Amino acid sequence: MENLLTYSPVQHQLISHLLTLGVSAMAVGFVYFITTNKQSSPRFQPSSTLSAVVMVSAFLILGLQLLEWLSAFAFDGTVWGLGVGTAGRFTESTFSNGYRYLNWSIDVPCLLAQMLFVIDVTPGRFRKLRFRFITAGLLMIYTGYIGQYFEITNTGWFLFWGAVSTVFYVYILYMMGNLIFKSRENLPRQAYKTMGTIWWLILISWTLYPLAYLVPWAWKAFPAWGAWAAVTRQFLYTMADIFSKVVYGVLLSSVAQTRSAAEGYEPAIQVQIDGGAASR
Ligand code: RET
Repeated sequence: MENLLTYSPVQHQLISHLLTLGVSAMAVGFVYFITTNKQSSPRFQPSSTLSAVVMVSAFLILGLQLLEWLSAFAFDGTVWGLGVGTAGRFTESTFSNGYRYLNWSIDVPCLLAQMLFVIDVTPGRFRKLRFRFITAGLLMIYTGYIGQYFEITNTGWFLFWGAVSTVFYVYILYMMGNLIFKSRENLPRQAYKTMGTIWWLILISWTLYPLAYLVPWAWKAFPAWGAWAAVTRQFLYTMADIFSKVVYGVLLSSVAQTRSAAEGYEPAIQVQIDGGAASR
């Protein structure tokens, strides 16, 4: 869709800025997860590590999206467009949101698996849930990935693959809801509450992705929306990215830290012991 539109300077810049915000948020998140990892006891630490992995992969993909956005369109003095204006002028590439789906195939399994490190599950259940989360997550993404190729050319297939993807999405939400609400009973009060917040955060922020998927469809129904459709879509993606990756990771870290403290883990003491051992 993006390649068919022309953008006013403001619309073009808003999208650059949104992508930059996303890139910066991932960089900030990375520093946070690396520096606070040791504040939770070792059994919770894989959660922060996975957040750091998500930050690196999202940082790279969003950085590429930004560079691609900047090189795909040319300015003719009035609008930005693909090879716009003067005859014979070509831009260096086109713009595609498809890269995001490939990034999700790394991030979604990580985000889902992360939860399993912070909540108590038996080893058997851990393996079973991990398998189901990863399989359903990948199927959700790849069916959506196929669908997005039809966003302009064939609304029927576009909606069909979107619907198939939604079946997997609903299954993931069901498993996640079950996991959170059944396993949080024994958590300390503060962590119990945070798990509730995490549920709403997932429900809302993840649902922004299918809404972004539907933007081209809505744009075809209301062409007067014009390039604001593309701005809206990047806005939805950026909000979804910041909340589903960074804020989610921070909340899980907070649960991990509360639980660690409740179990008597003290990061400062660990540092002293390590320091002592290292100096001998
Ligand atoms: C698609 C296709 C249309 C239907 C649905 C989708 C769901 C996407 C989701 C993506 C979540 C991504 C996350 C990424 C974080 O890094 C594939 C857009 C339901 C839920 C959490």
